[in-house]
Amino acid sequence: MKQNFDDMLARARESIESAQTEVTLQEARVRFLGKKGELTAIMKEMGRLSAEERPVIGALANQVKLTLEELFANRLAAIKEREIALRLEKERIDVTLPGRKQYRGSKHPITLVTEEISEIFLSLGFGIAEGPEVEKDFYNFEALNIPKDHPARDMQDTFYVSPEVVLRTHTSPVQIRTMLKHEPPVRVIAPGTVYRRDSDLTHSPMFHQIEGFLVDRHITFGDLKGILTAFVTQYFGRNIGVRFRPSFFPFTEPSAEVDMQCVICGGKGCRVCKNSGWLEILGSGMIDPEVFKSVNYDPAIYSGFAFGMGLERIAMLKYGVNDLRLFFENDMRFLRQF
Ligand code: 2NM
Repeated sequence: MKQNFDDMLARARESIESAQTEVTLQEARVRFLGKKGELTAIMKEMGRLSAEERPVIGALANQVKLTLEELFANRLAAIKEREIALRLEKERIDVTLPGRKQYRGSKHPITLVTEEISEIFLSLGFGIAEGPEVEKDFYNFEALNIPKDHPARDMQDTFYVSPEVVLRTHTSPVQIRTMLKHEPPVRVIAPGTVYRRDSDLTHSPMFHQIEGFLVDRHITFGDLKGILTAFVTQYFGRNIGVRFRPSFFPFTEPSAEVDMQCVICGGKGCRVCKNSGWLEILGSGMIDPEVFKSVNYDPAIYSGFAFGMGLERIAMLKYGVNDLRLFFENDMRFLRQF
């Protein structure tokens, strides 16, 4: 039997040493030390031994078992150690690599311009009003003295949702809603998104406006000039020239366009101001009595002025952006600069 033990031990050693993984090692363990393994099989033969031989062989069997267990434990430790070493090698991390740059979010230039302009009008005592972008014909056109046959009604300019419902073409309907809700004195600006059927290099079908108005007793064109001059100089700089040029809008009479000295060339003349030295930045005028009639304000008691500006154009001038489309593409390389 001693020969049996020695043979088995030799085979077991070989299996253990050749096992490369925990799984094959475990298989070897079952084969030699398992309930139905080789050691058990040899022990079963012990019944046939004499009384003198039995304790000697029993002790030998125990010795063999301990030896096997030690061999398995050592081999298991070696396999695990090698696996860890392999993993460390494979998953090596270079902690000296520089980190990836994280960009902090920033505001869209149109948002910046909206906030900056709103801030100035807030400081002049104006409130801020908002209204729906899908608007009734009455608020967008009729109440603003834009009759059914006016060119601005043309399908080319307006997105119609139904014959009586449009995407607002300006934020003026917000002013109408405000006047219908509040008696004078009232002064409010309305920033927001507006829609026109126009799409080329300098026109987007969706763009942004701020319009504003002020109504009280005894408001004159002088008040309009004072407020709008204060706004332009606060926003573009104390020494910038401002001029008022006669114009026409259906909802104001008289009407004026507001120009400022070209911020690009300082008034000398350049491509941006088409060599005039001036840039048009605001439309304005004294609110037409016809508009007051639609909101039940008495034009014999009240007068007021209103104005409007396109924010994309102002953002282009303020930040030196030369392509309108950049505002709508959401290219991070552009937006990160603000
Ligand atoms: C402009 C130019 C001139 C305007 C008029 C009104 C209202 F509702 F009070 F009549 N809101 N906005 C107005 C006047 C808008 O934008 C170029």
